[in-house]
Amino acid sequence: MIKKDTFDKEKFKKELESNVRMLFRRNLDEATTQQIYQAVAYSVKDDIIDNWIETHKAYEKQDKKMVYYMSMEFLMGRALGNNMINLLCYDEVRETLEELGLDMNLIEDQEPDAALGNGGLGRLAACFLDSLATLGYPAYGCGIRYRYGMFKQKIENGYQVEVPDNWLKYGNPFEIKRDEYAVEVKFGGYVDVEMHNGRQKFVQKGYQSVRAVPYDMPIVGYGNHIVNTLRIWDAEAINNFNLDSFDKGEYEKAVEQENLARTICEVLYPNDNHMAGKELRLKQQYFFISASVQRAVAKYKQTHDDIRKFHEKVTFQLNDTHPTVAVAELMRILVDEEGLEWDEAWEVTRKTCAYTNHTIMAEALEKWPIELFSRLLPRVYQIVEEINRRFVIEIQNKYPGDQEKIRKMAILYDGQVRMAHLAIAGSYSVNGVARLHTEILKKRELRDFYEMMPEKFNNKTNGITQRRFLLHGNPLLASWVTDKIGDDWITNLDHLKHLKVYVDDEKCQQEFMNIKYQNKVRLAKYIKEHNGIDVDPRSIFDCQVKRLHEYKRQLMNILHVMYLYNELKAHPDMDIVPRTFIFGAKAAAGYYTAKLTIKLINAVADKINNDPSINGKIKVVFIEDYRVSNAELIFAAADVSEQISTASKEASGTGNMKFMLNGALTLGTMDGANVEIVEEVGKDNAFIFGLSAEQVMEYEKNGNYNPRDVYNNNQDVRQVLTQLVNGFYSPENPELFRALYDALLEKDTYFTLLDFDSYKEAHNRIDAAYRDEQHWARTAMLQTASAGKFSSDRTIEEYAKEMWHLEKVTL
Ligand code: 26V
Repeated sequence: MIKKDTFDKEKFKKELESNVRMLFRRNLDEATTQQIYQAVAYSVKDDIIDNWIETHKAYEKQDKKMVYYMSMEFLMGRALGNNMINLLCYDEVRETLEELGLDMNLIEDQEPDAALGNGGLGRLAACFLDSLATLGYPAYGCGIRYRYGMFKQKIENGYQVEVPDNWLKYGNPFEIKRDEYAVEVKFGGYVDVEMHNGRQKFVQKGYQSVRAVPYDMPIVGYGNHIVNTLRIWDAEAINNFNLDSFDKGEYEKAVEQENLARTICEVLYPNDNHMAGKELRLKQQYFFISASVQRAVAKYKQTHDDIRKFHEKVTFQLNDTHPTVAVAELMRILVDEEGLEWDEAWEVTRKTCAYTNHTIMAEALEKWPIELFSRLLPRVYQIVEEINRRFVIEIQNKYPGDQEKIRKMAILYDGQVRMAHLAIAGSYSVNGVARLHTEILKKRELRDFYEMMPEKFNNKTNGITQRRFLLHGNPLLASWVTDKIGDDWITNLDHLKHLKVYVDDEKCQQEFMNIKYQNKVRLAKYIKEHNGIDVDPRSIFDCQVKRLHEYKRQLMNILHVMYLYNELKAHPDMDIVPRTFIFGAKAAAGYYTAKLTIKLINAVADKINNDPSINGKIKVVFIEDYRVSNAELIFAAADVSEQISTASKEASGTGNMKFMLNGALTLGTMDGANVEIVEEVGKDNAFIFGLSAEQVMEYEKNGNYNPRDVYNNNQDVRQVLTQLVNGFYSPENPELFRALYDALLEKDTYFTLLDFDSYKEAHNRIDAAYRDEQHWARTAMLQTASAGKFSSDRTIEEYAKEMWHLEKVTL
């Protein structure tokens, strides 16, 4: 396919030696592994720079439309391995390092994950950047350069402890500070009206401000010489006061501004799915949006003179509602600074912005108190008021006399700014992230908006990048696939379907399962090193790795493990296929139930793993600090992928796709993208259970589910629930898990007990299926062979063609 550039090993060695000397005043044989990592990274960056410059020249020359992917989160993970892969020099560098007696894996392990995101939404943004560059679409990622990313998780005595993630401690070899593009961002103060040439001008006064300074990171396309940019903003103090002056007011203001600058980018909010309404969070949002929009406008104006055509060259994709203030900020710039009339500006804005919804969980919906919003962003708030006033008129025109519609749809209501409503009003497109999710948005959550403007609504089913989650994460399977069908799959994942001719071939089945086995050995080694637990690579590796949330039902998973253990204790000779249950999950720091669930998983693990009477038939492993880098090991090693959210709650899921790509069978509900996974692989090749989204929503509407009915009628459920409160897993404190018990018995918001039997039965089917080795191998191979649809390349092509109308650049 793509011809490999000629790689000069000797040149690379020389560069490496020279880098180590320049950076650390050491010879290669004296350098630490961290120093060698840095030196390798600088060599790789050196390889990137020319392409980076050329790419941006080409964008300017060809004057192509550009997407700005606006996101509070980019969960990038490590860059070095990924960059080498996309530069097509991974194997060459590995071999060269080997010749120097160096181990590439150890060197890659020196790089901290860039964890500027919580989970699905942030990782999706990272996958999208990889696909945009690989497909040759002009794109910027715009975000925040948090000083501290997602916290590191330590498990102490079974409890999660959060440790700050000082990811920039040794510097970041890949980033470049772009001082020349710094802009000012203003907060607070008041709005004054001045007359300029007979026209009213609104001027913000008495404000505090910070200097937003961008840092650029290269996003290397796969084998195409294209390098896009992730631009993350840092805040610096503006020190324009006179040091000689002892004016107290000036001095205090300077100190305040310094504090503001220091706090804005300090830390990523480690909250996933819960809106807390913190002022600093809104400051973060406006900070990076104002800076990004200002730069986008300035860049456009360098080569274009009619701002009324801005949307022909620029589109802003809003990753959830977090960047939605972009709608008002663009209006502010167009009206106040560029002098457009309101209607003209609104037309441009509406044609520039597009909004992606990532959740229907009510507690995640962003609403800001007007008091806070207007105090922090006085001019932007005035603009939101005007947008709202006009939007309400539109609603009235469409539904004369219908006050209910206004109550439900207004942007400003009940003392709050409803960000989703602002996003919908100010966008040309509103999309969900899987077919089922989009349908729920249209029929339920956003129904009024859909009825009023159906043309805006569309679906873009999520995807993942195969470059990281197969080529880098599972090199054995990647080269096996390439041996069978060539390497086109790397940039065209649909080609995986050509593997289907091999699924009944016994030799291929053996090869496939042998690779799975080796990956299980690799993960078992990691588990031994990190948890001190011996796990059997011949057991079924049953994995649930994702953020901890009640709707994702990690609790149901561990309750089922507790049930299995009871069965084994009651019937010691029971013949079950040995299982290793693997969990990985971070809980938001203030999420009590989630943290207690982590403690429960660890308590169950301790008891079961140390009970010799069950002969190691079940093991439970909680992987500490689940993150992008160790996720790659887990996906590659999994036999079973647990995707067990309460139907209707998981917008899409993307871990489900990563497992599938690596040949794991899905154990899941008909939720999110699981529906489409089952459609691709066939329902006989997945273990589906539980209530449907329709059924869940019916129960929710009618309120006619009583978990006590299940409790009273189901002996197995009663036994495991009792074990939560009788000290079976916490003899020192029998009441420890009372909160979980109460939540299940009193409300069971997520239908855990109602789905339990069906879940248990699905596990029985897994046990039976795994015994038929050949059939399992066939089914596992079919997963990989059917995963083509779930490439983020496909997703991005859909965004680019159907929404953004981008053209590819030619180099
Ligand atoms: C929400 C909030 C609420 C305010 C406080 C901070 C904060 C931070 C992140 C979020 C995002 C929640 C939405 C989210 O992560 N959704 C996930 O998006 C994935 C990509 O589309 C999708 O696969 C998951 O199903 C969905 O839960």
